[in-house]
Amino acid sequence: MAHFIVTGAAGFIGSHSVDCLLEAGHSVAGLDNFRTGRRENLAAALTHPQFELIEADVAAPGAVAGIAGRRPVDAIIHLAALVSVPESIANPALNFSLNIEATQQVAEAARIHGVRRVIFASSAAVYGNATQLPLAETAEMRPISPYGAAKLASEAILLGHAAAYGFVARCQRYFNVFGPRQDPSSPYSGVISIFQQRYQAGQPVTIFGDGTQSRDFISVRDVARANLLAAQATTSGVANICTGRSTSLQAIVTELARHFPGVPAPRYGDARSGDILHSLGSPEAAWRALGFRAEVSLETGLAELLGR
Ligand code: UD2
Repeated sequence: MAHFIVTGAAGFIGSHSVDCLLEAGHSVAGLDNFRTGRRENLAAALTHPQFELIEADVAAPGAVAGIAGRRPVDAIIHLAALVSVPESIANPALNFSLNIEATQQVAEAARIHGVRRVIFASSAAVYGNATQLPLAETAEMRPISPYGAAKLASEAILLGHAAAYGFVARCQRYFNVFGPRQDPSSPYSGVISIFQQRYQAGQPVTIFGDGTQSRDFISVRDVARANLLAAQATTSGVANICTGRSTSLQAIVTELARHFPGVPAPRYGDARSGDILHSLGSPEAAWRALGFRAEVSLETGLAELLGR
């Protein structure tokens, strides 16, 4: 049994990662400040004897280090973040604190307490507007938001500290993650969570543009497993966490609508400004470095999301 710290434990990806680590027989100290995380996401974990929930702010100096000093830690899985691109544009100072200063605190905790590995929630946003698909990790990185810039800066902080102080850092560049517990409440929430909520309320969805835009949608269950694998990795590096499969928004609507017979037809609105048309990752580096391949098909992932 290994012992892990998960930051952002009550969030969407955090809570699934906690569940996955506990199921694999490990013990977990979960940190969250509940800014966007929700206690109900941890309903199962909170009944588990190997789980401890700590209300703490990862960006607060010494907070993570204090917890890492209590007992030997095999890995810190750092998922706490400001997760909204528009919020990072509206509040770049908060983005700096939650997405860069917090990472520095995690690196410090790993250095001081000899933590063997740090796993980091990076994003496809580090690439910006791709010129060539599928995106490989060697593609040029030109973030186009404070959020993307902070993810890239955090990767550099962790990889530099890992090389200097002898721990392993794994930067996981998540693509479009979907699944249960994703918060649909903002217009910029993941499109699948918004569509699910609308269909369940018997309302039509709105497609921004013509629906031909495509994404590399990956189930949160696969993402949690990728985090578990990264927590056992022996070399530092970056890897896309994606499926390598491209799905149009139109195809998502068709598949979701199958589960909601009689639901109103989609409405169409203007394409969202700043949207990219297509996004697709190459999954090869994750396979080579972690032995990770996405296993949950889109159909299965959507059925799981709907509880079918
Ligand atoms: C993803 C990330 C974002 C950032 C970005 C970088 C998510 C949730 N967001 O944004 O954080 O990393 O990639 O490129 O993973 N749409 C509709 N109707 C709606 C809502 C959305 O048509 O009600 C469209 C939207 O205009 C876009 C597509 O659905 O074309 C996907 O939108 P999204 O916000 O889920 O994800 P994305 O790829 O824009």
